[in-house]
Amino acid sequence: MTLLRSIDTILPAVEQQLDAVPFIDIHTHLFMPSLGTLGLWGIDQLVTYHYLEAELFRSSPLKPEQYWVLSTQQKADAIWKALFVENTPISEATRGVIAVLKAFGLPTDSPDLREAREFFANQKVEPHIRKVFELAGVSEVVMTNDPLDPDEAPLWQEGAERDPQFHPVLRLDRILNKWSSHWHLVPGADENAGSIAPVRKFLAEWCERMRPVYMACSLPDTFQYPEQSIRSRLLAEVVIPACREFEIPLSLMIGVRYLVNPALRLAGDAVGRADLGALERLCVQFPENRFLCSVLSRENQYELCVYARKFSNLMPFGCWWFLNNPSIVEEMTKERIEMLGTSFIPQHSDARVLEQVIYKWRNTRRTLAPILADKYALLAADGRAVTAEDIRRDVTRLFRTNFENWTT
Ligand code: FIX
Ligand code: ZN
Repeated sequence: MTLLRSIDTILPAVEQQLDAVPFIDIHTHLFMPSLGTLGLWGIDQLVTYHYLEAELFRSSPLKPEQYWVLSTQQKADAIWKALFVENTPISEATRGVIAVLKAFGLPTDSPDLREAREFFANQKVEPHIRKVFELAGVSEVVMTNDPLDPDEAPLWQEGAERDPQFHPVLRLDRILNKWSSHWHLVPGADENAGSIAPVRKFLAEWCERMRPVYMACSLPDTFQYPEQSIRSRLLAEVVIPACREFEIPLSLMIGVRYLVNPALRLAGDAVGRADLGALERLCVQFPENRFLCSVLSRENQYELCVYARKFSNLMPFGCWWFLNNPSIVEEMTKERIEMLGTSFIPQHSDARVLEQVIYKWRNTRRTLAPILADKYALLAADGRAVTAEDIRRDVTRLFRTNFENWTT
């Protein structure tokens, strides 16, 4: 075993191990092939990603109401023109599209999307999925599955074929955040959730049907626990007990200010600093439950790290959404390594379009390599050299076994 002491030998070793270890992408909005057109892929979906829609309205006279009446292709053409032709695609999200085009050997400076459209139109979805996962260096992705989604739920009830590279998750936003407009979809439930048995039965049936690797919910920046609310009661009396019964974690994604600009639709959400005391009280009250947690506000990251040092049933994960930018990923990851060693999950892609995993994971590997290498170089300077095997074990833990152990 070669002992690595200097950054010159450590950095290439880290880059090599990051490339060699296939990652598990623990949170995406991708769908297994049997869920059909729910799964988005191809150039028009890549270019009309809500991150780019938000950027479009800053660089084009087009108003949202004019944009929403366009076809998907017309929307993509408008975005390509405004962000990739009339301006330099220098933002994180625009650069992502460029990286995907390059990955498939397609031109990155065309005046239009004709050639890219032709290329993607010739792809067969199943082999394309495998190719994309290979290019991204991921072995499996975790989906976001909504049992109350009118398009998705029937597909599961009809017995959608499973895929070993796609793990399901029971996403509960409609139940926990929008009970008043969705309770009638839970058989036997009532408007005030007075009787919780029907909700428990509903969750148990979906766990049997879907065998999710975890349950999940995004929560507003105003999230409080406990509080006098249906959400708080359903969490304590239905969701968290069900997670214990089915021995799966609950993932809490905290800090969204929903639709601060409704005109932008999916691109209309923002961020707010949350009171993580709610998370503290959940970890204290339910020590038998495992929690995954990602917080959206930059200001909440330090607190989350400290809470993870206090509660071994809490697993911080990902640099979520607006945080998924190299400058912030760097800051968060350094802080997490300094306070948690390798006992956290550094990233997830949150991909909504299949090919996004290619650039999101390439960016993550590119950002993390020097951070990890610096930490190993510091360790060597402090008196202990590392080996490629050490690095391999740590990368495997960060991007595979922390999640596997947390969900089994
Ligand atoms: O709640 C979530 O899972 C968020 O990731 C999404 O709602 C969000 O729209 C998104 O795509 C973030 O990257
Ligand atoms: Zn998401």
